[in-house]
Amino acid sequence: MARRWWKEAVVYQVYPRSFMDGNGDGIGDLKGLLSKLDYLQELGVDVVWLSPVYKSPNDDNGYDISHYCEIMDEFGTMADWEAVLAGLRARGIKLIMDLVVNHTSDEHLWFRESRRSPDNPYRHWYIWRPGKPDGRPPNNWSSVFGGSAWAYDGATGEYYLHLFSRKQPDLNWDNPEVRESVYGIMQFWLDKGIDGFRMDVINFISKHPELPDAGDGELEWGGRYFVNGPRVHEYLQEMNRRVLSRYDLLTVGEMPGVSVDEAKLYTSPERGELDMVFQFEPMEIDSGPGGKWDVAPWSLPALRGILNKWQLGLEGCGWNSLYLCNHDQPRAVSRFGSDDPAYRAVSAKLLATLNHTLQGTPFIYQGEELGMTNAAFPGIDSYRDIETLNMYRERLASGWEAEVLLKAIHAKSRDNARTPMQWNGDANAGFTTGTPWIGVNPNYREINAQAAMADPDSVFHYYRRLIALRKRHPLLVYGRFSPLLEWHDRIYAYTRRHEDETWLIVLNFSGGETPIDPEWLPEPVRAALGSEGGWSWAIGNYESAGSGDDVVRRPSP
Ligand code: TEU
Ligand code: CA
Repeated sequence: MARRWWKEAVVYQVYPRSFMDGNGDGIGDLKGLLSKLDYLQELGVDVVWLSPVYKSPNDDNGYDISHYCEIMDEFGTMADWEAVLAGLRARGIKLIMDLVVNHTSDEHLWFRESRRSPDNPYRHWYIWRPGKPDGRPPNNWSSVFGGSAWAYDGATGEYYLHLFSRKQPDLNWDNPEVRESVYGIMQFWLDKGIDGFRMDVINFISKHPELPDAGDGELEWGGRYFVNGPRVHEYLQEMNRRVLSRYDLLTVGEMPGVSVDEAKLYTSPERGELDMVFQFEPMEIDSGPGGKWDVAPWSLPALRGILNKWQLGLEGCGWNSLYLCNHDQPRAVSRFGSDDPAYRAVSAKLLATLNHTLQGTPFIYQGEELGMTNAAFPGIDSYRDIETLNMYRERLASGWEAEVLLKAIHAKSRDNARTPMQWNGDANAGFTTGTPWIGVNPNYREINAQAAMADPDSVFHYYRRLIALRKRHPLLVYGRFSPLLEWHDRIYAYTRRHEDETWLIVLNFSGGETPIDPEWLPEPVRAALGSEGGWSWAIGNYESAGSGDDVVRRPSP
């Protein structure tokens, strides 16, 4: 398998609004980030993925961009951004930027022009359609953030498409001028010296030209007409030819609704598209038929089945990204482990072991390395996220009980991941000297970076050791993955094999001791375990993972 730096890297996602406030206005910013680069170096990550810092009215916290080549006032200046880049460089850390080009803000110049008149030169940069004869929207697609995906614009009496909020109009990628402009923006940032892009919902950019209704309901998810749409591969190949292939970058496409087979098309190197995708299947295992807010129990076999399928499916022909959490998802330890104080640290370590010993490039979301947990704010007033607030308002109006909605929000709201980084036990967890834009999780007195760094047995140091371990052992990057014990309901086990070395990884997802009978292991594994041969154990266990340095255990002689 071809060696690539981005396969060997560990990426750390910074959500700047919640990372560190440098000027006391309660909002994280670039000066704040700059002051914490030593922390990232100590953790040992190779790459920072910076969520959007561009000019934005912040309807969706920067994922609604009004100027792609300027910095959001609240975050600082271009000089501050350059200082961050230089600071990362000085520490040997690369930087990838978030590229949000499925849509812009409605305050972007292109859209302000586009909405003026049907013959404006920017009109066809977006997706405009007249309403149905009875005046309803052009089709019945729903928006991710609630309601119709179409907004009526009085100036010209037409509707524009917005798959996300009405302040995030979708760009028309079928227009070559749009694509050229996107390549120009990418070029602008590459000229500044960045090392790649995370591409927001990049598998939504090509819409079925006829924009047909999706089924008979009044509002339906229209995914089949734009998820992995008709020309998406053509556009990504063009982007690759024109821009990406001229550099040595890390590219990862965020792709809700991507299958293994589609992911092979996106990531097979000979096709010249992207290096890897963020797939969403593990993020869907705790949703019932009613969707995201229909919180349902998940099972280890379901999670394992998905991850194993992706491991085997991309083996030798694509590349996996590995993540359990990001700014859109609940905290991993609360969701896939346990945030009960008795289990929080050990289960965070278990999940860390999983995310660093599968084959793929691990992504760590800020605070994950501390075992930060979901916030269960008691009232809706504490929430800030547009998706959460829209859902709450809509459902309350249609008769749902506030209590039921809050319960779902506690489990699933994106704000769970957006509470401020917990730096220390001082006021506001050391995040700001002012009033934070969103509440700090009250558990910051126990869970914070300062405490974690002082405790050699902490989740933080466990992450640090795992990252270092991965650097020392190409097996963890390139080794072939083989699943084991796929019938077991509490154990997730697999081997990684590279050259003449094999490691056995055994993860106990239960709250108690779970013995393994060597008889369950295939003969070659059993034989090797009994011999001196180059075997190691990586053990993540609720009972034993807490014991310090032994991320990897050699079998006792
Ligand atoms: O998210 C795309 C997306 O569809 C989901 O991750 C979505 O936020 C989630 O499933 C809602 O339940 C990307 C960004 O990561 C997200 O922050 C933005 O809000 C969204 O695109 C629009 O730019
Ligand atoms: Ca600030």
